[in-house]
Amino acid sequence: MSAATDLLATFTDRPAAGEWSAPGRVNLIGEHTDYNDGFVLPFAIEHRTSAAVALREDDIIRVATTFADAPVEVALADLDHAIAAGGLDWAAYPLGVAWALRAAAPGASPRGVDIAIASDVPVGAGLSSSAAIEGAVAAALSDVWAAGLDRVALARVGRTAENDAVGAPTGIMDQMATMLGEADAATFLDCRSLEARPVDLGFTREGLQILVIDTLVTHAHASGGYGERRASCEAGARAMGVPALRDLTVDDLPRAQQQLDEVTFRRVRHIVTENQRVLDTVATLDADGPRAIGDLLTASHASMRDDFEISVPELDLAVETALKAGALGARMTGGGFGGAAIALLDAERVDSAASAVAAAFEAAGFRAPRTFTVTPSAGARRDA
Ligand code: GAF
Repeated sequence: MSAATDLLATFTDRPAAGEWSAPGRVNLIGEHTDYNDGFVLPFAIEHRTSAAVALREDDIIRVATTFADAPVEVALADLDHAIAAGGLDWAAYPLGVAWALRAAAPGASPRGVDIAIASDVPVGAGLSSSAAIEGAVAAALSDVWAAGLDRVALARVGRTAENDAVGAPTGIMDQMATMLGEADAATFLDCRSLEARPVDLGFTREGLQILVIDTLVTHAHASGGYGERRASCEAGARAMGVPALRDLTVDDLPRAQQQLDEVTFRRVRHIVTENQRVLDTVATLDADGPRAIGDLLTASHASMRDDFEISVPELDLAVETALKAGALGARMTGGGFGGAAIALLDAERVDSAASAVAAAFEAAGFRAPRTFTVTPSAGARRDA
């Protein structure tokens, strides 16, 4: 039995109706472009969150997880009130999904459920543990409530939960990545149209691996820098007279430099050049394969460090050390202000690169990082 189904048995006598899971993700490139209607290229990873569900005869939703002491329960009839009142802590993720799903699928048949959630997605590493919870619960409730929503609609449900129940002003990249992931491929997503296609990564064929360097510096998207960056991008788009920064290209940058204050200009330049780097990465993968994308990854990091200013010294050191240890490219991944960096490496160099990073962190007086490799993997699914 899986950890989620085991947990379910500890707080209900009702039989499990099934188990669903959804993965975390690594973003290969395209950072903070999603809420600017731009392009992203994430891939789902093998670390997953599972939701085991038992059906109830009443209208109570009860959620429990291995990382909290007691189950949280709310009646379906009180769900709107509970979400509006806030203060739900971790339960805002699964209950927010239930709330958003009910609104998105008027034809569904909501009923009481017990939900047990277990996860091996590292929390706080920028690997989207939150979208993994949302994806697993959305996939589960969509089935047991006969909501009949497709994967893109379920990704939207996840984002609504994240934005309006949790209160984090994120884009839709993570929810789309967790829904649409495929083995050995990244998801190339246009965040305006939500058109997506898998892009072959060919890491295995080429003997390459992605090393994740989790700095263990924590970040929180519901507060602080993430929202400020988003506001700055929106202000930049308004000042430039476009609906979103997606509508600017590198040819517009000289005009942007004249019209915007220095900081806003650098925020805008990151988004505009990052969108172009995503397009270039996809074209390069298609034409030349993964060995040719390293410089684009590293340029993305420099842009986040210098223009968008969302890196931290630990991430910069991780990137710099991985490159010196032979990485083809390296960058921080995710929302920033902490979390993880990724390095694209020949498989035989992974161990020495991880050791080099550990030594550099020790020499700098930083907390020892956690390092592990990840494999592009399948998206949300029913497991049992
Ligand atoms: C976080 C957010 F949730 C995403 O929507 C995205 O903006 C990302 O940061 C930065 O690219 O993961």
